[in-house]
Amino acid sequence: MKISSARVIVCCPGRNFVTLKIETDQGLTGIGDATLNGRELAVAAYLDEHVIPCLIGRDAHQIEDIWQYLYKGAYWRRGPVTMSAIAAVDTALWDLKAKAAKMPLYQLLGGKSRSGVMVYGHANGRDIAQTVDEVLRFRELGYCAIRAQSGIPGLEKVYGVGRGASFYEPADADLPSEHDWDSEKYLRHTPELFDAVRQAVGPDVHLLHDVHHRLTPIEAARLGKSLEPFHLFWMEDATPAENQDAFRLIRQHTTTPLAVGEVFNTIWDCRELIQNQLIDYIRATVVHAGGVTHLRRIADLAALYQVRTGCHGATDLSPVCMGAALHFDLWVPNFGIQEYMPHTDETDAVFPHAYTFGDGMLYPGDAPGHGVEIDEGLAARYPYRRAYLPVNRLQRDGTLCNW
Ligand code: CS2
Ligand code: MG
Repeated sequence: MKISSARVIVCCPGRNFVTLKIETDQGLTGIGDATLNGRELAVAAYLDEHVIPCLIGRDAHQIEDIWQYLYKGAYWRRGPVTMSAIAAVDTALWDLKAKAAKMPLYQLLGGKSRSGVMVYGHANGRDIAQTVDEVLRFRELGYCAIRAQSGIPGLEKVYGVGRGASFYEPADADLPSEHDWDSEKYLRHTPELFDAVRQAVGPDVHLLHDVHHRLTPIEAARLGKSLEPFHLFWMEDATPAENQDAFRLIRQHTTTPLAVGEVFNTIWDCRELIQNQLIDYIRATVVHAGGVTHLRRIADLAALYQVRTGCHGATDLSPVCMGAALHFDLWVPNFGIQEYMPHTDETDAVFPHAYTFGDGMLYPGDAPGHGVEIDEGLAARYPYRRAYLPVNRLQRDGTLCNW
């Protein structure tokens, strides 16, 4: 099965998505997500100019060799642009191989390890009372794991707190907007939030929280310690992780489980964190970490150290990434949880998919491949619009935050 053509499709059904479609001489097609929020066209150009010309005529079944060829052959290794481009190729090839085998992708990975994929939903509120109501609403919808984020008194806008009840879009402007941040206000407010949420939902619901890299290591340690009475499932991205040792300091102070890695691209970004057991969950996912082929390598390393997976699943990852991630989740032995934020109806219409939600779980379905397609005609009706993630500055003097 030879690759006969490949093309990049950029569309904006409510937000930007970059999709790679690979065609073969046998008439089968496979697709992969290549979306990198706020830097979409960099990946599109990388694919168009530097990857697609090297793919034509290759055997589409040689997924591993093509992965190594793109990774090692570039000379310039790693980085989000390169690894998202490689991920798109890898995902499209796994889709093709599974379609050729007439099997759902999870079968090729080794079959089901569980009946469905536990997901967590996002409860957001402008204050504690509204966030508690949202948590209870998610409970009613069947979620058994819920992330809670709330507005903070004295801060006008807080990153990660969605505006509407269901949809979430942090890339909100065609130039980066700037938000104020104050760690002390946040550190005082967040334990009060989780005290109220835990009292409202009782002990059995998994509660999660995302710090979005805004704290220093010692501040993160303080937060983890102050959240211990509320038994979080995890505290995510407590501090930036370029310096992997920073997590040693947090770990020394708290038993709150730690999750990190939605911005990681390779196993090298998390090797020390995993081998030193400084984290409990690894958040890397298909599109930003080199596709199924590389994510599997990360998960296997993590399994040796009892670190579990918790794939990133925000709406800036397309349904194509979600579909592939769900097949991965259904198989991976050290599965932890999967993030889930529903896409808008426009996005779902552009990307018809086999996965379904029910009772707090997602199911990838049994369609051959990863079960997600793209309606190119519809996609063409939504042209690209530049959009950026916001920037945070300390309220007191405008210093750019770590985040
Ligand atoms: C967030 C994301 O889902 C998460 O955990 O951290 O919303 C993240 O901010 C965006 O995916 C950035 O593109
Ligand atoms: Mg996050």
